[in-house]
Amino acid sequence: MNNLKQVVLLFLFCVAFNTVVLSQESKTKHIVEIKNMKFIPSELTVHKGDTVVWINRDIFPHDVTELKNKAWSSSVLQPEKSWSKIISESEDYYCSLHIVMKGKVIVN
Ligand SMILES: [Cu+2]
Repeated sequence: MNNLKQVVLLFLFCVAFNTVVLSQESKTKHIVEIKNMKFIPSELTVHKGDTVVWINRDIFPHDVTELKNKAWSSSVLQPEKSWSKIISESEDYYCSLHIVMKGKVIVN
């Protein structure tokens, strides 16, 4: 009887563990490069919960700031610095240092 309990518990543990591991594995990391005054790619489609990493490949600073309300911002990113954000909804963003630089993350 005790043995059966242990087997059942072990089984439940494995199911729970797999669920956690698999749901973590399904999250993807996406890279957006900032290069020649552009976000590349400027439009990126992700799944809810994915991480987007912005990397500044220019020789001068940029930032990544939410477009409509400035709800969030990377603050100034010096060359070769990166910043990441977990994306839960579609976002329009821009560089507040160079307002012509715009990008979009779309949650599919
Ligand atoms: Cu900029």
